[in-house]
Amino acid sequence: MGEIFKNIPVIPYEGPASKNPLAFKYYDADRVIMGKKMSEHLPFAMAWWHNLGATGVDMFGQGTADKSFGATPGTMEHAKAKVDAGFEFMKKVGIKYFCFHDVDLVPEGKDNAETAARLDEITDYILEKMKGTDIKCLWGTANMFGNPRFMNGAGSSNCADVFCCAAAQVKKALDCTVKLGGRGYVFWGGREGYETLLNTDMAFEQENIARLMHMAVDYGRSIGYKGDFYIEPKPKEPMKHQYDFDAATAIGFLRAHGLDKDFKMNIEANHATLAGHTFQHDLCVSRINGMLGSIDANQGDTLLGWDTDEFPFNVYDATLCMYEVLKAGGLTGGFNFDSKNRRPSNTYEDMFYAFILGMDTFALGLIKAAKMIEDGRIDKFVEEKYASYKTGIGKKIVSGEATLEECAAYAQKLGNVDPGSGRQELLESIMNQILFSE
Ligand code: XUL
Ligand code: CO
Repeated sequence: MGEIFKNIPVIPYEGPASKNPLAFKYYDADRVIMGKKMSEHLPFAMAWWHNLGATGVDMFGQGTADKSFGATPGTMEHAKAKVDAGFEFMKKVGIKYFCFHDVDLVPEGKDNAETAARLDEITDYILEKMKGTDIKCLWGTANMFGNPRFMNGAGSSNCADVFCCAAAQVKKALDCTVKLGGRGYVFWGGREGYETLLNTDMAFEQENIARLMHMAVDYGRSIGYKGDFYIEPKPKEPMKHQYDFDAATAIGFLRAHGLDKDFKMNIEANHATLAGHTFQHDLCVSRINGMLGSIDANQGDTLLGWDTDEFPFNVYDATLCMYEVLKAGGLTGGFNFDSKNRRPSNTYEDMFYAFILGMDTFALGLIKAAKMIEDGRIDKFVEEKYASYKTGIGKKIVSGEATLEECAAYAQKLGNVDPGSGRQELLESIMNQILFSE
């Protein structure tokens, strides 16, 4: 197959003064920040489903973008054309990873066996394409929410036959992930939740999800998979209540079911905000629990209450994200643009502008987060805010020596107690100063 994205070159770094729309202004792959290259801090990935699949179809209208790449959608020829387009795209935009659902790679066959055979064929084709490049899979997953059989859930389905269909998909998607060198394997519980408790045994459903995850870990380890499994929390959509509501809920679930050694979090910005949190909140919850694994990079719209999956342009949020990532010592996974072009942005050029926007946003976030840490004023304030726990009664509380009676006796001797100003406005102005100075 010939060149697909004609007239689009390999995207160069030209720096902040450039007005070339097909150039990076901030993402400079080899620039070293805090001892590591930008490309190592930011292992970016392309989401197969959005970039190669999404045409802009919504419930009000047809697609606006042509993603046929010269082949007929729904055929294996088209599946291969998507691989060709994907590899040309990744090389031109300069990213080394992709993420996929099983059914993004191939059209579903009439049964599991036919889909599995198609997956064998396409992953051979992808492996061939990977040769001579450093492009690999970031993570794979199974789509256990689209097919009508999953209407009552996958692992959480009332029906054991459906549970087994889900198991078959997980097994095959794990095989493909390992074959393509994947760093991670994701469970996003699209239909693992409920609409009404009048027809739902919540405890049983959650135990069954854990059973499916244990089976996946056992099988994955048996075929030599060494990467992390991830839960990608989301509070709702498509279900009214989803079990993996947010990072705190998912971490509690993993601990309750003995899965916490094999699983980490894949935090998606727009999912965190749907849960009523900031993106930074869910990243921080994951980090402090040692479970920040990977990120689905996108952003929502505060005026819309659904998962709009926009390409990230908010530098403030990206900076606070990178602050958490730097504090975590980096990601074992990467930054998957689980983002899609807006429906009227329907040309091939728009696909590149979107990635340039997203990658520049995270590059800026990285530069500014490193500045926040090097500047030190914010970290110093936080450190000093808790200074009362470094000596005296505070130190005894932290070491576990103090009893309730001792704290109460200590409190009786106190007069007026002043915990000190939180200095929020000062800290926000320091953050602005860091964001808007060179
Ligand atoms: C859905 C979503 C998924 C997961 C993978 O909101 O984010 O695409 O990332 O299933
Ligand atoms: Co996602």
